[in-house]
Amino acid sequence: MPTTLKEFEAIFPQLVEDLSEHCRQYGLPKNILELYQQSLNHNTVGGKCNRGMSVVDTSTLLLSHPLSRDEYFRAATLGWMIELLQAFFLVSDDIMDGSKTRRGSPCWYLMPRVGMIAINDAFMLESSIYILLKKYFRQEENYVDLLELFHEVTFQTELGQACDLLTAPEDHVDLDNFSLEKYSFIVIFKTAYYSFYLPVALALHFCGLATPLNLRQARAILIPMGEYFQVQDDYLDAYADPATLGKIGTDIQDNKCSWLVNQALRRADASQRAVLQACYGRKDKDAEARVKAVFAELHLDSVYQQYEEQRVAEIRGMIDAVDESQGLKKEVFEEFLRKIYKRSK
Ligand code: GPP
Ligand code: MG
Ligand code: MG
Ligand code: MG
Repeated sequence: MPTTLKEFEAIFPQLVEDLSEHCRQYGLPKNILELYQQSLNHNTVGGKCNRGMSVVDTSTLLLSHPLSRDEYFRAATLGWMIELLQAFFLVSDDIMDGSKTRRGSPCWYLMPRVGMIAINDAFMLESSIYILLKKYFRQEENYVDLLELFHEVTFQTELGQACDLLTAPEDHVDLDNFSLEKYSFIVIFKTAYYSFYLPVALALHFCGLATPLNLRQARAILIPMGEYFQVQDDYLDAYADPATLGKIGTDIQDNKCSWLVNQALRRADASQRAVLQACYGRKDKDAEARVKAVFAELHLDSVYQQYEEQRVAEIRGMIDAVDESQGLKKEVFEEFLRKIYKRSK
């Protein structure tokens, strides 16, 4: 049985208490501690927690037995560390993207009395990972492996974010700058490593199954799956109802090298390309609507549906070929795919 959001969320208050205790040793003033707790709760809780819960579910599948209370707590703590990493990324990303809402609320930097203090709050969310990792995993043989994994995946994500931002300059729209090759690099680095590879790599370490073969196989399947997930994110940015999605899309106005614009450029005739050149990347609702009209003329919704079916068939093929001899299981990947296939938010 997969874990539920309720069970997973029930672990978090203890972690907030651990982090608070860590601050109390420094005599941190009470009002500052309360603001840190608010940031932890607002930014880390309230999402789908798919990444974090996957550590628990993957560990349960790999160990082939229901987790004891202690095992559940420890696997969930690793899961919450991914959620903290994600919180650190999203608080920062929303500032960089100039986004307005996240998970149905105003972005953290737009909350009353937060503003650019959000940047420091983001740093503190990241540091919280390492306080918890030390508290609960310092004595483990693979502590350094876990530490290095978090550091490396963070750097990979930052490389992806750098590429995402540098391919989308605010003041210079040049559609020749976009390509599907660049797109692929951006999304593998900004999304796939931390969202897909990291949960399974953590679970493999947790279960004592992090052999080079298992890690390699996990990466070979989860990176393409993460790429597919970000294509969905880009599609939903323009096509989903913001009320369902919990955020308002900004990719067109932000001049993003998104999957949709790359598909549009492959198919546009000269006049459609001229509309894209004139209207893409402008901070203007009417220009955005004209870009969306070109996307509609090019039937990008059905292009997306075809892509989805083809990609999922390929990923299923890779899952079928997994070598289970060192304790890895196909089910781990099937479960990931089941959670995201045809998602609408
Ligand atoms: C999501 O891209 C990318 C991240 C969350 C990585 C951010 C990395 C940093 C180092 C800050 P996105 O902008 O498409 O996400 P969303 O659509 O949720 O804003
Ligand atoms: Mg964003
Ligand atoms: Mg972004
Ligand atoms: Mg997006």
